[in-house]
Amino acid sequence: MATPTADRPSLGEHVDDAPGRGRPVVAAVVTVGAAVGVGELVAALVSPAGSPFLAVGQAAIRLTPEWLKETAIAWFGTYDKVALLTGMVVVIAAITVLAGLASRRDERPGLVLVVAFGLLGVAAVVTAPTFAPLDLVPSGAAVLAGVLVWRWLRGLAVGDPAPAGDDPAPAPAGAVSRQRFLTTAGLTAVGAIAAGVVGRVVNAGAAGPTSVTLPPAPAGPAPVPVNADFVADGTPSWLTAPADFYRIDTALSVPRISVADWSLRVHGMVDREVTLTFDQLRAMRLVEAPVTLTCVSNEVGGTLISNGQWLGVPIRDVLALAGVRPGAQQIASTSSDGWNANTPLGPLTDGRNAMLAIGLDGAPLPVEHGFPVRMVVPGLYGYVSATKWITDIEVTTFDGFTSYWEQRGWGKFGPVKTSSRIDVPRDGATVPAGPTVAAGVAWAQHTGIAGVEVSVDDGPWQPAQLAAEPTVDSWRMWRLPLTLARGQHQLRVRATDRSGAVQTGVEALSIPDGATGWHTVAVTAV
Ligand SMILES: Nc1nc2c(c(=O)[nH]1)N[C@H]1C(S)=C(S)[C@@H](COP(=O)(O)O)O[C@H]1N2
Ligand SMILES: [Mo]
Repeated sequence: MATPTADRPSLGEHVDDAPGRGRPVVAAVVTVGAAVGVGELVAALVSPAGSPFLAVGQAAIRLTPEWLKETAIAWFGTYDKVALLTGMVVVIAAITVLAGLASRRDERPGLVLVVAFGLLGVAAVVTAPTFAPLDLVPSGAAVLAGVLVWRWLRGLAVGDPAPAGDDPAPAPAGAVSRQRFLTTAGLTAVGAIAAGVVGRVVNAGAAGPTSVTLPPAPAGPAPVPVNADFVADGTPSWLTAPADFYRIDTALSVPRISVADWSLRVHGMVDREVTLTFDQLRAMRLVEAPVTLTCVSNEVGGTLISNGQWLGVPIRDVLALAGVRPGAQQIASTSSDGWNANTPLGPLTDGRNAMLAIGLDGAPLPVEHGFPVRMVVPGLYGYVSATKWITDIEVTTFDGFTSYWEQRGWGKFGPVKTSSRIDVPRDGATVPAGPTVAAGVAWAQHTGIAGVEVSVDDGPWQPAQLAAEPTVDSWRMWRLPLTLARGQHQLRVRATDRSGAVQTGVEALSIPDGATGWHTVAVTAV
């Protein structure tokens, strides 16, 4: 970014106030800011999916190769979206500064920049899976605003362009004093930021959980499970507070769906196509049940796992309305922003609590977690089962559909792998020598955890004490009192599930179907 100190007269100019290199740079930066701000504002008013800035980020997410995405998640975790947007701002600002530097004698570099950014936005918008013609309006408005602001501000910055022979355009105003230029540019920048902020706020206010009431849970409010955690020893609480629930999705801007506009279409290999409104779905038989969600990208010892109390309609009831035809093998579920997943019919129809959820922990779904309706299936990783903002279900065969993540190298089937984690002591912690307590969680959704064992310094596996197990669909907490002698130690955990399978110690990366290995922490007892 140019500062006023860079705004010094260049050779050959002898007026103190004469424009230098700094002003066109300031004009370019403010111009691009105004274009982005206007794009955001118009998007909020006519077409949220048309925001050119966010569409470019969204296209970057779609096109990011798998290794880069994994690196980004490894570096930034759930701040990956913030990192992407920050990176975009830095790159756009750098290119803009260059264009500004090239625009002292010629307005065209700035014009080319605005139009090029606009075309990039158009390309990103048009290639989005949910493209509709209206989505082009914000990019158009952004380019128009950019061109107008550029001609005006650059005119104020450097004065008339050298008259070009046959150019009939009226000459812009002459250069103004440095102070007046900076004031005008500053006010324009404030206006651009205000447009962007208003756009975001309008978009966020469009729809949300406060707009719906949930029917009461069929069995009344779920009882708070007793003895299901060892919070006093440092495990997470059995139910995760919705605000702490991990969030993973490809949506740069959270889809805001109004309940009145929402519907779910069920089609494909069915006897009759069905379309349900939110009211129709809400009026069906409801179940409320706890289910622990896990992300396939969760690394050994990772935190991409949370437990919620979900209220929803069994998916098999909705499938029965449509009548699944013989030969069907899976469903393809699609969200309002075009993301999709494939889920085998088996887990959806075998009686487990696979649902179209409308509530989490006694309240409507938070927007980030899929408002107004999402899928939840116990025992499957989120990428093959937990479609948020769901609007479409197609019944199909395994060969008939390849999902978003499957196309990017992840497994077609994503059963959750039996796993466990040490929460206390933390890796690298220092603990007082003598008696101490290790504690953590283990999970094998829909199979259940039968045992957890801890090995200290590669010694024998010692059975941990287990918390109550309100359901096999959720994680299970464990604790183990230990005595540690002064010095360095290594703790390692493994779980055994109710099928008798012991968690493998073989280390594997999360791609293609979930990380394996024993979570190991190093501690120092003093
Ligand atoms: N629409 C949509 N649904 C989605 C995703 C997504 O990117 N888009 N990500 C899935 C993945 S990979 C996971 S792990 C879960 C996470 O759900 P949560 O954010 O509510 O924890 O949502 C799933 N549902
Ligand atoms: Mo995930």
